[in-house]
Amino acid sequence: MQKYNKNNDPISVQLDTKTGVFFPCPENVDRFLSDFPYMFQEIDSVQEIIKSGDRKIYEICYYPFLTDNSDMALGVTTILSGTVGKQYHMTKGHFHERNDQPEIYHCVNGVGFLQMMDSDGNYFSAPWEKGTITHIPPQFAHRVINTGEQPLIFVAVFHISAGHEYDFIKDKGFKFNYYEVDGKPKSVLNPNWR
Ligand code: S6P
Ligand code: ZN
Repeated sequence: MQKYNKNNDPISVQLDTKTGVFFPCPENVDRFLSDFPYMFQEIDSVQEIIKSGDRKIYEICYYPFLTDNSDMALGVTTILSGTVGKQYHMTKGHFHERNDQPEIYHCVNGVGFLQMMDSDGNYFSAPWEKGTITHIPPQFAHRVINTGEQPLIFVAVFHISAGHEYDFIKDKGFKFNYYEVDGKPKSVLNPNWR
């Protein structure tokens, strides 16, 4: 995240849970397929999409609540519906740099899964729908999959100092990937895992 001024007064912000429009949005990040092609297994589909102009997979609006003594933040993520080949759209996924930092995710629209995994490969997948709230303990990587026909929108609550560590997931992937099989989501062991 960028650097922001501190504000010790209470602040309220507004989220439209149907559209994901969040106001005010001081920092918006778009992630395209070309930003993380390595997460998708069907290489021909990945190359075809990127060659024909790329595709936005999700966007995030970050809002920092910095005071003199605290660093809470919100991230509102909207994952567009779709697949790359048969693999569903998803976030990159990351660990937190700090090993004492949990996070809360709250699904406000759509359906899918929140995958969580520690570095030993202990793995959990939480089915998600509107209203599901999940606590992600420290030292668990987290990644969200949109398996529905609507945008999947979720609110993340975390400390900015938690940081993001993307390299582990970039190198090893997650233990399982989600594919559309006969119109339904199916979890399949990642052949590249370890
Ligand atoms: C931050 C929090 C979220 C993600 C966002 C995008 O700790 O977990 O705001 O940053 O959902 O995911 P990713 O894996 O691209 O950072
Ligand atoms: Zn996180």
